[in-house]
Amino acid sequence: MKILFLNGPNLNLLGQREPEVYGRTTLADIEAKVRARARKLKVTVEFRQSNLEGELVAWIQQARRKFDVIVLNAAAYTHTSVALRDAIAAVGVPTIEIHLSNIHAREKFRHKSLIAPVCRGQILGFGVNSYVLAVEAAVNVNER
Ligand code: CA2
Repeated sequence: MKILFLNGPNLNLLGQREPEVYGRTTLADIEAKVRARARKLKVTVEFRQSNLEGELVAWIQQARRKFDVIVLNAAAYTHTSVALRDAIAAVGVPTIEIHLSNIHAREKFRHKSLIAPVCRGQILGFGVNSYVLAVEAAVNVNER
């Protein structure tokens, strides 16, 4: 199984800015934790980040026939991007939405996810562990 982890805008700043909101763990630290869990479960992981909506759309489109599951932290684009939603719906690769924070416990504009209806499910509010839990969810994505 191959899992594509995609990270949206500003997540490259993790651990470097606003540690009171997002903690001190960097995206590289998160990737290392994800890879450790993936190794144990004998699955392959690719891990990418972009600040550009179009690049994320392109990566989702290219995932067809190359990856079994997409795990997506779309960051702020979660709340704004019809383009990401359309790409997920079009590509037909099961996609899991994840967030570090509990978006429902934050500002009202974060409560709405435009991508949620086209994702298999959401994992949110568990900090770095949302990513590790997503590896488990991805491995079992076709079990209902
Ligand atoms: O909780 C999450 O994972 C979010 O996707 C993070 C996004 C936010 O817009 C979503 O509502 C919830 C923000 C990612 C930006 O990360 C930063 C890290 C350090 C400093 C500034 C931003």
